[in-house]
Amino acid sequence: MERLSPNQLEALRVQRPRYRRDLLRGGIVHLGIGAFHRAHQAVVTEDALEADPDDLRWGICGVSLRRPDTRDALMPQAGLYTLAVRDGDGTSHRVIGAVIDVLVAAEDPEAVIARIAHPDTRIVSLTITEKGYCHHPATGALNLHDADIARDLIGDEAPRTALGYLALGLQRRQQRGLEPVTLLSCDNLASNGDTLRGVLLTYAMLVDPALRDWIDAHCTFPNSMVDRIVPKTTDSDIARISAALGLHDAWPVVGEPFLQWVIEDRFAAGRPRWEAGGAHPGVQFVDHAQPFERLKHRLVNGSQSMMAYFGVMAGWPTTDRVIAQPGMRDFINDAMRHELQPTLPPLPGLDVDAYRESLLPRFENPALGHRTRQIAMDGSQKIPQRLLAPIAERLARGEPFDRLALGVAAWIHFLRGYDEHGEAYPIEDPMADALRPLAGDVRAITAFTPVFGELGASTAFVDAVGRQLERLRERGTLATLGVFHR
Ligand code: CS2
Repeated sequence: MERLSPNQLEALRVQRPRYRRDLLRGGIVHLGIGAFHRAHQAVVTEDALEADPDDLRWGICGVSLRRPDTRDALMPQAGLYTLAVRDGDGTSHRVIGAVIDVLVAAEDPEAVIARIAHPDTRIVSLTITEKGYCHHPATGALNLHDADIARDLIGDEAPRTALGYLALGLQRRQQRGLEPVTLLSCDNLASNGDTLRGVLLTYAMLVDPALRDWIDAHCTFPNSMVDRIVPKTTDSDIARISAALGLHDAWPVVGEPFLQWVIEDRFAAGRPRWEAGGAHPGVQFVDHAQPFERLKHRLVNGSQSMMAYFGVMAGWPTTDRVIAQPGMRDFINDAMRHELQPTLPPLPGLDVDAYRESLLPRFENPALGHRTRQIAMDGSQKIPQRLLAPIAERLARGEPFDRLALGVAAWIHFLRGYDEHGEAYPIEDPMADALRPLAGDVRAITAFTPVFGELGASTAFVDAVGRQLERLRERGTLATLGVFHR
């Protein structure tokens, strides 16, 4: 089968770029060009390019910090790839053209620094996953004990962290008198823009106080909420999508129909008209994104994390299989409705009940195959904003949180490293070494402040999680869940 390439575009029968790709400039540098970015921000950027074909400033130069696999798959296709949108009604395909280059930092660090410092660059966006910020998950502050941060601050080798690249790229912009840029975090962190700003300013201060002041005075860090379920692409996805296209695509991406991006409209050097596209519900610019982040991190991601740990332990491999278990739909709906929804800040104009009800069909989407093991990764970085923050708020108000406590207990249960059928799995988590030895004892693990913060000092919290953990260990996940729907 022939490879997807620009020469083939005219002949394709699926939606494809219609703007002048050959004239695209690299206005966006994106650190962490994984499947999520390619199925989310890149698609909305593609929509903006289609809507404003005379404004070709917004091509994306993707950066992988370590691995060459995305570059190796995409660049022989000149950056083109297919997005397959799937639900129970079928699949639609679209070839995306917004990505014009992919760099691999580990192979050519200078190219990445030069790209951030390029006069065309206006936005540096990031999906580097929660752990990429090298912050303390409980507080958001830069972890100066992080080995890569400590090495990057010494500065005698090529950077290993995103912060190291940002600082060098921005320093070069400052020294050359170039325009500032917008730094746009698209990760699921609480106040992701503010968090990025905090860790980057702390880092830059240690590099050069004048750099810190330049970034602080000129660059902007909008907070944003991003949402689309994007499972890891599998070999069978590649085969099916290539067959549908009639051309071999080495690395397509798969996503659900839903796409949401709520962004604070604070851009230092312009932005594409992301809101121009037809994605649903699409892009919305707001003054304050934090209420939307909370909504999403708690209802969507909190539910996903609970389902992920139940699923891994009981042997249900995908979220649609989890939610099909007896009582599970009600458990998740009740956790959202009774324990998470009451913790949300006001969201004027949003019908939160309807939003909540729309999530269950998304979790049930049978065509996605969203794997519980994928969501279970990096729990130490996810649990604080998804489950612990709402628990802390409920505790402070004396409100019950039994379902959320079960979610936290399921994560601790998962940390033992083998499921309820005895099958072992790797614990992929940057804090795995610290956490695993504590996981047998609820008091010891909840006293681990980088994740639990002050919560470990609350007897009510420790007892509630301990009770659920004991049930999980004695009776297993399915029977423990049964207690909630009797
Ligand atoms: C998931 C998210 O893997 C995970 O942690 O919870 O990737 C989730 O699917 C997205 O945030 C949905 O927008």
